[in-house]
Amino acid sequence: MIIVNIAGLALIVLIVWWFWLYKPQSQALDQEDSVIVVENGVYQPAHIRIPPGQPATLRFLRKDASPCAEMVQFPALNISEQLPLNKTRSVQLPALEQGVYEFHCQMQMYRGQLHVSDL
Ligand SMILES: [Cu+2]
Repeated sequence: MIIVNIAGLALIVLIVWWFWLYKPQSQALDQEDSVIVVENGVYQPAHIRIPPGQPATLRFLRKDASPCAEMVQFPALNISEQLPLNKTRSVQLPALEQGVYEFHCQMQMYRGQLHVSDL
């Protein structure tokens, strides 16, 4: 009974941490060889910054075998890419105006933001 309670408590702590406390790291994508790792429920880095007005390439490396992680979608850009497991997949982005563009997996458990602004 006590073990069940501890497990339940741990689950609650995990859920609180996941939805309210966790803040993804932000990173400017200034190097051509930067890779966004898809693992453990987060994109790493989850906040990408690229300059406006020029096409860009994002590289994703999916390490999470669960089906949840297999797609990355940029709804505002109509981009949807399937990510192979343990292989780097490049996603081409057109030249974009300044703004913030969300990207996520199909179920929106993985979430990231593309910040298009001058560095
Ligand atoms: Cu998902």
